[in-house]
Amino acid sequence: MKNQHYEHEKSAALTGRHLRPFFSMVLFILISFHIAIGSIMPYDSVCYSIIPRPVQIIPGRGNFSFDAVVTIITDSDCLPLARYCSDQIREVSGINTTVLKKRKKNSQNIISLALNKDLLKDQPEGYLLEVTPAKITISSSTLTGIFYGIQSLLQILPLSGAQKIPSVQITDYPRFPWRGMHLDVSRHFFSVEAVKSYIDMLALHKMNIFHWHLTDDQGWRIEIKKYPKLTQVSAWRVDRESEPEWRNRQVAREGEKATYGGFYTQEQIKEIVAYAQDRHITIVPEIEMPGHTKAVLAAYPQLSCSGGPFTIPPGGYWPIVDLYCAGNDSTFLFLQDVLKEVIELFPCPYIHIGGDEVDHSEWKKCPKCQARIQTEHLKDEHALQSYFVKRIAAFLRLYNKRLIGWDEIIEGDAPSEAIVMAWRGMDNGTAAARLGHDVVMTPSTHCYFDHYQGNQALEPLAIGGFTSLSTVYSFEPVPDSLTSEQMKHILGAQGNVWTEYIPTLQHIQYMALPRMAALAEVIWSPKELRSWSDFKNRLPRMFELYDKKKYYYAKSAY
Ligand code: TNX
Repeated sequence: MKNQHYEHEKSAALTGRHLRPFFSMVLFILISFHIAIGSIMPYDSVCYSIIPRPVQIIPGRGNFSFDAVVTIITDSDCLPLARYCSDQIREVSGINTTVLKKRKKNSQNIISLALNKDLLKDQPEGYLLEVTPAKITISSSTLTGIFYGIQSLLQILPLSGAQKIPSVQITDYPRFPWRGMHLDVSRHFFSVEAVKSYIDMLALHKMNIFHWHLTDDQGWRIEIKKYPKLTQVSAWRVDRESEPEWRNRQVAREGEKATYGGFYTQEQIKEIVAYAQDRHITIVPEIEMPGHTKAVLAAYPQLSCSGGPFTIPPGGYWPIVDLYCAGNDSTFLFLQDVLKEVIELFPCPYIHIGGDEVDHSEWKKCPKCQARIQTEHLKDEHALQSYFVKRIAAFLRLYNKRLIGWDEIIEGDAPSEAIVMAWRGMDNGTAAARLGHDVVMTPSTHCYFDHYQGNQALEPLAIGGFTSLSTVYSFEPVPDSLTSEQMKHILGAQGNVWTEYIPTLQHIQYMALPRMAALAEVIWSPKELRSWSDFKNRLPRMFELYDKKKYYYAKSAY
């Protein structure tokens, strides 16, 4: 397109004066056409290299220059966002801006952040980003929308060279309300700073849910005041980090001390929840039950069927046979106490209770569990598990919290308000939506970022599987086979980072990036605008941003 213009101008200059008006007209039509179709041309999308791809991009004329002093103008509502915007611009492009609450007369060289109640009213997360030679305006009906507008601005800022960005008008809003990323902090523990850094990665990709997998067999990570042994005992396992093959290190050896681990104090949890809120991210805590609970049982063996003793596995543990006893009322009292403290800490409307990968052999042998099956007139141990889930859901309901569970929860009759997280393929999510459940799609085939993403011989040791960047990009969360009513139950999708083989923040970054970028586009951008080749063209600019933020990322897509 650009070259065509150039060629065209050259030939106009070579022709006689009398032909100039005609060629000017043609040129005008070409430029108008170019602007009109701007939002679908790959040329423009590279020029405005934003991931996830915005709904509409209309290129304008001229550039906004950062050569002069730029002022961020805002009212008091947007003041914290203006400060965040200023910090981010400095971090990404080294440009200093000042923040001002009042508008100067004839303002030039400004970035204006403005709430506009009438803008994109039915798209509360939507925003408008306008760049003209005189100013940049980010507007939305919500602070969340303005936050996303800032994220898009960061992606078109000058990173080096000419301090200019081209004029443009961007209208944008997400396709799905659930844009999630999960992190397992049980198999490996990550510091408060690491978790905050992960939350920043989510924000950059316009993700709005952080699913925090806080408990599992290998460690309990959240302080519960009523049960101090959860952090004194359950948070610590023996250190086998020098043995990379996780599957081999199943049990602690005689005399080995539990020195690896950690937990978040309630104060730290509050700090992280507030940090996420400032980035318009909701944290969904996961407290696993009835399986994946060996770390708890090591501290409180009376909650199991056998009474133990148990040790915390430093690595792989399979099958998941050590469960909470479902026949014991004290199990439920314990879980209710724990959940009460969890509910206090997390303002989000959901609590994830796990529910995955349970082997029922202990329940089959346990007289208390068998008695429960009898008294509750349950068919078998599957029905006992759904009794378990329903009892917890009823408790959560008292606090206005909705239960979320992995897709195993629909094997019995799950409570109707339960949200199902479909991980064992799309079919379980499809079935759950047909049953009327809200569903988050996270099939391991497309959304497991602990899998390999490139040639295994060249990649760091991973759990297995293969989920390439293009596989993630090809993901479609809404199954064709659903009716339009059922399709409304698909809330969105989520990427999962299980950390059996991932011991450091840098390694998390490497596994999550750029796959998180591909998933972000799947769940934010309109389906009809998705294009793998166009995405690949925009990726190098995203990599530059990752470099600025000192994130590790995989280049295996190439
Ligand atoms: C399955 S996904 C699990 C996790 C593992 C993961 C490894 C799910 C609900 N359970 O416990 O960490 O696979 O990919």
